[in-house]
Amino acid sequence: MPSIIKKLPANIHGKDYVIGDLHGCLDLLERLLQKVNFNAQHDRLFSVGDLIDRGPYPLSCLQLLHKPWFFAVKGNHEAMLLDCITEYLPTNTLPNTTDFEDSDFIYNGGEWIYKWINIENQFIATELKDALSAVFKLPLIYIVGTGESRFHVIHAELTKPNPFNHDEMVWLDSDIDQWYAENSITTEVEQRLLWSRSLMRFDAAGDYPAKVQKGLSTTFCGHSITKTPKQFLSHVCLDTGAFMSMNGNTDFGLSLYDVKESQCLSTAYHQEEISVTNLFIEKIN
Ligand SMILES: [Mn+2]
Repeated sequence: MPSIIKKLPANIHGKDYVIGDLHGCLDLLERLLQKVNFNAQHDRLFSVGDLIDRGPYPLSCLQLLHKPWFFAVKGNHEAMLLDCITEYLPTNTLPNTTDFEDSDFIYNGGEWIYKWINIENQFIATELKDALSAVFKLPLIYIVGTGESRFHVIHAELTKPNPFNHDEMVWLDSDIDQWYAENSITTEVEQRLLWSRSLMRFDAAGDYPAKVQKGLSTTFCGHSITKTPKQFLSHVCLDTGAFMSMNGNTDFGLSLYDVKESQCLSTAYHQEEISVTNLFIEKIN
């Protein structure tokens, strides 16, 4: 049983970065890492999940999971992939063709996988097999550091069901610590960690919750595409729609957050330059 929540100490030797939903856009990531002179010996790169589907290099993005400096949580796209090949993992048997073609995974951009498997022949390429074993082990939450330097990485949101008001809308560090101790969360929390948009949809509603929630450390997330990163109740959403810039819409792009410098770097397809903006994250103690 893989860990649902993983914990890492603060990085005292190098810098920590967080990347938004990659969705196969490895070339954009490489551009950003080059810009920050990413040091594979000392720096760490955290991913909010959704490595696959939509963009040009889905398998290469999954293969980042083999790098010692790369730490990703499971996104809803990885969850859909696992759902459709669950049978494969314990038995080495791929699902039947019809089930596979009708799966949520294939409907949501998973066609790339046909390059690496052949269901009729029960063939699965070694590269994909190796990547899948890493996907299977992905946690839902990373807790990094302690005290003031603590932050979390998740895919979607730490929201509660039926919140009474903004203040009661999110889970707190104390809840996460308890889940960690028990290595257990409810199915409802898991679904919200992977799929929830109840917090990020305030963009449209206008009734904005505060940026920071007392008792919840900064929680980097993705999942809901936004042109610039959004901050609600300690959540910082970094999904700026990397793959959406493939058709030339440079309002969207891939965003990388430099935790130490409080800076966000973004780049897009059809756009050579990299924008650097200050993104200061408030904290309440
Ligand atoms: Mn996504």
